[in-house]
Amino acid sequence: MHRRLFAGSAAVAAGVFAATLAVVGPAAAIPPDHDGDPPPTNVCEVTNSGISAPTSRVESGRPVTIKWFVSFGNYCSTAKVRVGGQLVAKTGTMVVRPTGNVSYHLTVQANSSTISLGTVSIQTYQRHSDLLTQSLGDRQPRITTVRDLVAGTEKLPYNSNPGLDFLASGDFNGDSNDDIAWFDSGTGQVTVWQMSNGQRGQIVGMGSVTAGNRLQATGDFNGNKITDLLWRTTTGHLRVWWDGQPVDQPFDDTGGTPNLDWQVAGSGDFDADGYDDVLWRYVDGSVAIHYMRGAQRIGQGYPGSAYPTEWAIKKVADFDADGYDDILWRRYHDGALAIWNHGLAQLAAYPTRNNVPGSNMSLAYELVGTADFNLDGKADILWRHVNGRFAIWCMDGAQFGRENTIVAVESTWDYLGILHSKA
Ligand SMILES: [Ca+2]
Ligand SMILES: [Ca+2]
Ligand SMILES: [Ca+2]
Ligand SMILES: [Ca+2]
Repeated sequence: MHRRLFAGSAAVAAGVFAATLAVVGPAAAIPPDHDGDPPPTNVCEVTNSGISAPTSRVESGRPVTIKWFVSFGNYCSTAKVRVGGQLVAKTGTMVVRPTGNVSYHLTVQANSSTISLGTVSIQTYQRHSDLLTQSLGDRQPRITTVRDLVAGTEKLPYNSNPGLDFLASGDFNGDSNDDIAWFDSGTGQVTVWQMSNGQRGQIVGMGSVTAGNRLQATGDFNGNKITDLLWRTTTGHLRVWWDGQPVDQPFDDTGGTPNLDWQVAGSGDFDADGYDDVLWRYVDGSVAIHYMRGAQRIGQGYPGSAYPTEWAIKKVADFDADGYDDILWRRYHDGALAIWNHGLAQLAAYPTRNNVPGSNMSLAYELVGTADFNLDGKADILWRHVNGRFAIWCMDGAQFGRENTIVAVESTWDYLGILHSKA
């Protein structure tokens, strides 16, 4: 019997956020991201005189808005438009979030005739993931792009010391470019650099952190593809800033007293419903998952345990691209890895270097991140050697694929994180 995270009753409110699916993304033109990945085209208009942007191109999972306006005069005042099998009014809007290439054929149905308007094709792509570092000397941040598992160009988003501590990276304004959040330990203020084409764009003050609150994780808990910040108060309660905005909403508080022996170990979508969930670990090594929808816990599970003095939870990522996030563990004394598929101990696998049993990455390498560096949809592992060198393990689920040493970033540069790390 596991100890509960919260004493007292745990009423589960299901489905409260079920009706928030139709979130429209940015309709304005979007600039290229920090490494020159092209901007998406995510709005297309269909009229009986033609289609604007018949081929849209967006990052996988991002919204595309299809608008149509069809006029044939009095001849067919009762006409309907058929979009991808659905019969709808002559004027309308549809927002889709494709995760693969898809097309929608539009026709007009009037009286007994059917007239083709054309086909809207949507191509999806994935962002390249790049490294964010900061000089230990003058504190300048730097972006190192990674292409084909090799380090490419380096960009200085701002030619100066930000004078702030790195807090997190993520997309805080929904333009699908990852931004950088900084923390002022003196004032508690969070400031976001909105990034565009590798440069610092707008600087946005996000608000002030209540004294003592600590950032636990970033994630997308309300499923709108904009990064949320998850905090914990000194008394153990969780708070969330939606999309980086300091609403400070109580998060999964069920009225009991939080147990400080449970600690947040990460976040990820362990049930593939599009909403990130919260991963917990107890002092005895037990693991718990709170399945979230918005701020509401819609379920919970105790997927297993691992000796806390032997195994550390390192990252949460989707290694086999099945839509369910997986837990990546590393054993302290020999560097062995374990992956819990779907976050479940009974689905554990044990990847080894070159798939040679018992072969581990040297303990001189720290496991610092996960991202899909080779764009196969599957998360890969980023390592950093004590001398500053980075290496990547391309993973095929729990199988080792290949290892690349990508760049000898000087050890005088501090690793901050990955831009566009979500696989
Ligand atoms: Ca969000
Ligand atoms: Ca989920
Ligand atoms: Ca998975
Ligand atoms: Ca990959």
